[in-house]
Amino acid sequence: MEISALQKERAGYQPKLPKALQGAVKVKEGTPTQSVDNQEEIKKLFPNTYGMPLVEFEPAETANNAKMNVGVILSGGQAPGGHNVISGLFDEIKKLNPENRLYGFLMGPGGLVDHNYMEITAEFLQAYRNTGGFDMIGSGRTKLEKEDQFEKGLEIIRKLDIKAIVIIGGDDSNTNACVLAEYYAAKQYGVQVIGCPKTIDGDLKNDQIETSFGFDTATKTYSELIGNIERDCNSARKYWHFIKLMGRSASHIALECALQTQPNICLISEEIQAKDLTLNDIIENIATVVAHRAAQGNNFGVVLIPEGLIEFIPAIGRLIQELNDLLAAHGADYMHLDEEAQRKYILAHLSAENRATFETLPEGVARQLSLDRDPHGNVQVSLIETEKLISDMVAAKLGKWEQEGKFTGKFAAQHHFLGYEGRCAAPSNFDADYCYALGSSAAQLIANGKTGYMAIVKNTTAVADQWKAGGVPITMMMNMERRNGEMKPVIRKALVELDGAPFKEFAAQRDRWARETCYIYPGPIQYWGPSSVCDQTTKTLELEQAK
Ligand code: FBP
Repeated sequence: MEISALQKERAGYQPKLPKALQGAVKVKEGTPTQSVDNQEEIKKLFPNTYGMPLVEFEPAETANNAKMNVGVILSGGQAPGGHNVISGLFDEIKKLNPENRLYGFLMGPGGLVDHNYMEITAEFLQAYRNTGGFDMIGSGRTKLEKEDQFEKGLEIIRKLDIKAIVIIGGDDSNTNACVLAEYYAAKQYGVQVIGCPKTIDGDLKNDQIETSFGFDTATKTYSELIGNIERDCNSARKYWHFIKLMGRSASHIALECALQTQPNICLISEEIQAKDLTLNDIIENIATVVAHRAAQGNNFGVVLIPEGLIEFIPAIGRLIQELNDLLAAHGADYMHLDEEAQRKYILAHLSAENRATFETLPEGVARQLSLDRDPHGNVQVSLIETEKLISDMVAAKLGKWEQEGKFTGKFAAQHHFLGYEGRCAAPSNFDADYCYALGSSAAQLIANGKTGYMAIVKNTTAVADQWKAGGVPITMMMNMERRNGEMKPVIRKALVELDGAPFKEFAAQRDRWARETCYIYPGPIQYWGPSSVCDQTTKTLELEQAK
């Protein structure tokens, strides 16, 4: 494989580890845990993996030389640092016993079911250390949920003499990891399953998980690009830039990028929902800022839009709920229809209120909402061009105000969608270290006989030496939610909290950012240099952990 000069230098970077993982390790167990909600139902569904204690690693005198082969799976969207989780896992299991082997299942959870795998050797791994991407073994979104998939997986697990599977994924993939752990435990197959918190979206976090990996690098990468756009915008002074940011339902990415770059406007979906704003309210608010800046001669600006926005506008959210149920129940009759017939079908089956909302949406957006969900039942929000929808509606509103003599400025828009640009960026030092430590923790959870746990690393705003590593029972993070028309046990998604420190900081500053031009240009991620530049965490983490 040919590699860049940066990659060559980065390959030599030795990720930092928490003290507890630097030598031999022992386990300290806490008290039994409970799920965040619906305790009785979750306990009933997970009798073998419910209520287990939190686990923390501590330095030990003697090493456990556990003999174990391990399988690893990358699941869902790419996130910077995935290769380092695998490096940390590999190094730790080899440290435990050089005969231990690591197998990578290819292209996501489907690799386990279809028996597509490779052995990860030291030589093969070397080219992937501290690199972005999931290309080492590939990723996929196959949902592991059925008994026949679990049994098919078991055949290859037995053949390769695998003791445990590590699933590196987001909330949905870790929910499935827990279901698999429970199934293998119930059957007494002796196969352990460990999860690992991945997603650029930042929505897999709670009291135990300070951040999901990839969020740090992705938001720094987007912030660099937003800063570059802001500088262009402030130089040419002739465009309004509408920038949609990936992140699925939650607005963590948009909020973090706003804190890093201080744009004129940043929409936060969770606030829009809480205030029960309509699409028209949102457009009026943006147009008001545009008109105000124009009155001061500033016909330019930057607007950040979270990709999940559309789902959080209450009327559209209700429509999506009904469409989800409708597609889950009638998918088979519906899917073979042509586009026009599908629209008619939907209109014929929706309730009067939701039909009215559906009819008012631009056709492209209505169409996206009517398309197939991803395997976990999510609307594929990254496909909806919200940035264009919003800027077109703002232009129309300003046109109307112009006719009424209320707007005399100029409005020209540029559109951007920042998503795939950041998911495979070379991991920041934070993500490189954090992921490596997560991989090491996963190995230690396995060596210590744990299943149904997610590897965790805490105290991450301190220097890496002082980070705390361990595991959290996945059932502890679960509650019951409606998915594809049915109530299911799932890990509770973390949305932006309006009384949380990051949002409050943003809310205190945003009026000034709208009126004045307060852009910050963060520049690219740095790997070498002063620690204040190279090892800084996200603003979100800094503000949340300061409490
Ligand atoms: P995960 O939840 O799997 O980490 O997905 C992250 C994400 O990048 C979302 O932000 C985005 O909506 C989605 O993946 C896009 O999916 P795809 O990669 O299938 O286009």
